[in-house]
Amino acid sequence: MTTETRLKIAIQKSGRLYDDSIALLKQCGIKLVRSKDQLFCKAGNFPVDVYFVRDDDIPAFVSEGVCQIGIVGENVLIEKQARAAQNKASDSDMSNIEKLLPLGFGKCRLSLAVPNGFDYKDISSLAGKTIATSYKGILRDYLKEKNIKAKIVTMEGAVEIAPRTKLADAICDLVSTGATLATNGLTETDIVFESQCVLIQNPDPTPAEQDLLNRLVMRIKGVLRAQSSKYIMLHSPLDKLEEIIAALPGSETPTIVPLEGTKDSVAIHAVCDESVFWDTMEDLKSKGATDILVLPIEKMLD
Ligand code: PRT
Ligand code: ZN
Repeated sequence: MTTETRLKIAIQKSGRLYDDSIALLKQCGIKLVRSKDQLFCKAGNFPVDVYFVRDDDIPAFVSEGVCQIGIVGENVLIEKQARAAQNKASDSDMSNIEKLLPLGFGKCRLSLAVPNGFDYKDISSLAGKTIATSYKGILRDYLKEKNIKAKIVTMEGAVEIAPRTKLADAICDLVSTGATLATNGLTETDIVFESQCVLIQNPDPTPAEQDLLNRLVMRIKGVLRAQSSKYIMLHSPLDKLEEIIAALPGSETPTIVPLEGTKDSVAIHAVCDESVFWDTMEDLKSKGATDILVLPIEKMLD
């Protein structure tokens, strides 16, 4: 009996990364039928098994080879690696994890923030102070690099209330819109780390697992490129062709198509690697382009 090779992937069970992780797999053609609270799911149409775990456990699942790949915030990955490196006695070495590619969602930043009214000049203002964070590994490395000695208090959640309760003078926490900081009377001072979701990999897949992984990564890259690309179609007078092609954003090789019934104009079709904004379209129009159409792209494969 031969057993089919299946790729195991760890994603967040529920939370901020769940919807985007599932959507990405779906766009890669991987359909999951998951009942609530189910921790494991077999995809029917691609040899993938998905493990639903807490985001904090994803690096360990990948590092230990329970899963060959995972989708996790880079903040969590780097924190786990920093803690493992700082804690020499730690039996789990996360340094073997390979980061394959950024996924474009889950964007946030790990920032230092102080109460409004704190006389903050630069990072040296934090010398001798107490900083509350859930990211002691990253923060410790950052302060060391900046040569600042400060006390770190670890909190697992609600870090933003620490200054009000006098537990700490400052905080180091994730920020996306900045609304939480503002609500709690805090001012962001320094960005310690910019983060987004990343695809991570165990370094020792079998050759068959690696083949599946390559296929999946190629699909993910295709999805990401399609998301950031647009298909643009327009008509151009022949004598303006060069100027109009030069104005197309991030397009390498446009296709020129003759137009029935006219010798003065052609159609241009092009994939633009960047967003096509209204001002780009206005610029093309001012150069003589007409009938400009911008379309979303669903999938791309080179
Ligand atoms: O249960 P599990 O352990 O899996 O989930 P979790 O509660 O640890 O994580 P979750 O779902 O809250 O976040 C998962 C990941 O989302 C994080 O590790 C980041 O990579 C990413 N992410 C993106 C964020 C944010 N944006 C974010 N804004 N994670 C947390 N926040 C929090 C932040 O801690 C603060 O409390 O949102 C608040 C700030 O948001 P703004 O918009 O007010 O600035
Ligand atoms: Zn978590």
